[in-house]
Amino acid sequence: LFQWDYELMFSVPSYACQRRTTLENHNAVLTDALSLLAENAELSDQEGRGVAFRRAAAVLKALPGPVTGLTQLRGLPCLGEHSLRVIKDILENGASDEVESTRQSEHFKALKVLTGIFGVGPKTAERWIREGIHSLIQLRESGHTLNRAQQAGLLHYDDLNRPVTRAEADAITEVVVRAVVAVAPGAEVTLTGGFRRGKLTGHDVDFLITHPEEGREEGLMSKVVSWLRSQGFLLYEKTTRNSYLESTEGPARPASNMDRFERCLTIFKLDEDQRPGSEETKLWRAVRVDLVVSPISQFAFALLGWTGSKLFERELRRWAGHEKAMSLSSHALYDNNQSRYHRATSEEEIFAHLGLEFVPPSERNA
Ligand code: 8DG
Ligand code: MN
Ligand code: MN
Repeated sequence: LFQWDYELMFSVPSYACQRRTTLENHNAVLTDALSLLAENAELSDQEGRGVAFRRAAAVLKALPGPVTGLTQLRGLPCLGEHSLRVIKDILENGASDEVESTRQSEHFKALKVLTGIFGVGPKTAERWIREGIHSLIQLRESGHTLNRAQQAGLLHYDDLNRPVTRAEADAITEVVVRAVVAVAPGAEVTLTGGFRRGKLTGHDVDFLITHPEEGREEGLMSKVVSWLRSQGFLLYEKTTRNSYLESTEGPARPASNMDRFERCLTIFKLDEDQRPGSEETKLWRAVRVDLVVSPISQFAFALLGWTGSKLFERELRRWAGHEKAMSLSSHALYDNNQSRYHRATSEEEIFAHLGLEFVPPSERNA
C-alpha cells in the first residue's frame, strides 16, 4: 500500500509581470514579515537585499491559498535561503526572531519616523540618527535647517502619515479635473498609482495628464499648478523635470526608471466634512498628490509606468531586458535586436510587444 501525497503544491512563473496578483492576499502574515525586512534593507542602503525580499513576498502574494507547510513551496521561484528561513520560523513558531527584533530596533524605528517626513530620504535620516536624533521632537530641537519640502513635511506630518481613502482620492480627482478643464479644455486626467490598481487606501494620489493633440500638453503643468495655487488648494508644490533631482530622495532607483516627464510633487489642502460630535476644529487635511504630464505619443508607456506596483514595474523592465533584449521606460520600448522603437497607443499593445499576456491594473498588485 502506498499513500498519495495529497498536500497542495503551488506553481507560479518567475517574473511578477507573468502573474496575476490581486489585492486578495492569503499569506499576509508572511508577506508583511518579508516586506518589513525589505523596507529595512531599502532604508539601510541595501537595495539588492530589499529586492530579494520584495520578490519573495510577491511570490507568496500570488498564491491561491495560505501556505501551511514548507514542502508546498518546493520549486517556487525567488524564494532564497534567507526568505525561506523567515517563512519557516513563522510557520513553526508563529513569528520570526529576526523580523521581531528588526521591528523593535531603535535604529529601524528612528529611520521610519524620520523618513516619514516628506522630503527626508534614508541618507538624511541616517545622518541625523548618527547625531543622536531619533524623534521629531529631537529634530525640532536640533536646530537643523530644513529645506522647504522638509518643513512642509514636518508641519503636516500626521496628515501625511494617515492613509488617503478612496473617497478622498475621488474628491481630489474632482479638483484636478476642474483645474485641467479650466486651463486646457480637451486635456485628459487619469488616476494612476495604487488607486488605479483598486487599492482602498494610499500614501498619496497619482495623476497623469495629457492632451489628445500632440504638443498641446506643453506648458500645461505650470498652468494647472497656477490655477490650483490661486484657488488655495496647494500647501506645497515643486515642479521638476528630472526624477534624479527630486526633493524626496527615496531609495535609489535604477536609471531605467528615471523619466523626464514634467512632474509636480504637491501637498493638497483637502476640505474635510466635520465628523459629528468631533471636537476637532481643523476643517481640512493635507494629502500628497503627484501630477505628471505626458505627450499623447508616450501616454501608454507613461500610464503603464506610473500605475505600479513598484515591483511589477521593476519586473516588467527586467523581463524586457533579460528575456526580450528590449529596454522599457515610461517613455518608450526599444528593441535592441531590431534596433528600433515599438509604437503603442495602449497598455495592451505594450504587453503584446513584450510577449506577455495582458495583466489589468487590478492584477498588478505584486
Ligand atoms: P501608494 O501611493 O498607495 O503607497 O502606492 P503606489 O501608488 O503604488 O506608489 P507610488 O509611490 O505613488 O508610485 C506610483 C508609481 O509611480 C509606481 O509605479 C512608481 C512610479 N514612479 C515613482 N517615481 C517615478 C519616477 O521617477 N519615474 C517613473 N517612471 N515612475 C515613477 O513613484
Ligand atoms: Mn501612489
Ligand atoms: Mn506617487
